[in-house]
Amino acid sequence: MKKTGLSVEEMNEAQMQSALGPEFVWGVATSAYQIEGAASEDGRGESIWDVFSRQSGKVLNGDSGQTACNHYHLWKEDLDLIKGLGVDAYRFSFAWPRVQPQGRGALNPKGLDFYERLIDGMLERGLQPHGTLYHWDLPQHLQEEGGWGLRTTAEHFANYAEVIGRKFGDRLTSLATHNEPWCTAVLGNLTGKFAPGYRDPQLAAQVSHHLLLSHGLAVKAMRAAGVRTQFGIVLNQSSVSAATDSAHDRAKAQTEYCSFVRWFMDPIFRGVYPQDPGIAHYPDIRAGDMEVIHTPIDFLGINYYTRIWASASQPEVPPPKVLGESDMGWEIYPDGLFELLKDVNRDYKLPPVFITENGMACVDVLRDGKVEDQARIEYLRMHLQSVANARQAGVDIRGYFYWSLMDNFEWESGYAKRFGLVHVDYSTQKRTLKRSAHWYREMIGRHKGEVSMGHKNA
Ligand code: IFM
Repeated sequence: MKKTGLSVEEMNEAQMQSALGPEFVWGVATSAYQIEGAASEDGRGESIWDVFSRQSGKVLNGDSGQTACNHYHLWKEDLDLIKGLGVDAYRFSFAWPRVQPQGRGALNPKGLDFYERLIDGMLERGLQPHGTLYHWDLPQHLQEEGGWGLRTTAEHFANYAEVIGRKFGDRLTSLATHNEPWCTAVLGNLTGKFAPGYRDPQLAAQVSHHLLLSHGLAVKAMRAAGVRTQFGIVLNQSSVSAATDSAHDRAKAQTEYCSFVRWFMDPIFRGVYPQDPGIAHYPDIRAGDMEVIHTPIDFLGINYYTRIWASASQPEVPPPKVLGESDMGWEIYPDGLFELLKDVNRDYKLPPVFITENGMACVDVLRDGKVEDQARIEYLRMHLQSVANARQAGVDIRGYFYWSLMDNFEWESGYAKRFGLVHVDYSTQKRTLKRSAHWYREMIGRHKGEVSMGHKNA
């Protein structure tokens, strides 16, 4: 064979790159509560996560987002870091309580100024800003009134969306209403693992409806106000595998798919909730709600980490975990991303899709100024291959955002789980690029034709 100068690995990558196409958008993602810190500064109101984190036993080691990665103060350095990765885009979220401390009424000028600086800082560096309005940090004041269990919270959310849309819409490449509403509804109100920590199945169903309603109301309000950006929503999704071919396992798999994927997709893209004998709780719906939720959107964000394994037997049949698991204990199953994308593309009339999150928590060790996170590189490589395969199968996927730019506050796991391409030493706030960050940068460089094979700075 003629020597091309490329290794087999690089040739495989070249095929993948070509399937992704020249316009493919590369990015990294974060969220406000997980990185900003400065929780009591410059007029920010309290969020449900501030309160939840203070409750004993809710977050590992009693951690909270009080300081997090101190991004509120280090945002310039962080934007330089992002730029240095060679990505096109940065996905971040607005903290509602920083913008509107009580969730309604008075705005906080200093909070708005922060996002002004941040967005302009992205634009100055040639980074596309992709915003999210809600990544789980509900103003505590609204929670005390009833939170997402109340319909009025959806109306307050639409007002807040309009504020952000009017002020920043023209500078944002895209604006998602919610990040992973399933987590807010189920982890926050059914299992109690997340703030506000309730365990009430009927409330969880109602919360999911109000989240969806607030999504539709917000998009409508922003469009009516003439806000010009790409509107969408970000859903966490998984492929679902039945543990065996038994009728019980297949029925369980169907219920899981209905409550995880279709519960949000059907209302948004078909205007109805899915019916399944395994789903016991449906929300109270008012006339016109489903039409609002069914408002057309410009893009769909999909977050994928692992598959759902459905076993109805006791004890359950465990998933095979052929490729191992992440430090979260989540099975590494890249084929699931391909399967999921093919399925949703077959079942719905989708707008352009972005993979808005995908990533791996590893036990990262900083040694001699380096983190050798080969497992994360493999995870990334395999999942990007699935994205490329899905594109070849006809799914209109426009971009990929790695979760996360840097290690950060991983909710109930506190700072114990590290998802970042960039290592954060929380005692000094020093950022160190992991091996995966170098790999990502070089792979993106090759995609853009700016071939750089060596490991600069590594
Ligand atoms: O850290 C979270 C993020 O906030 C939402 N999606 C999943 C990530 C990893 O658990």
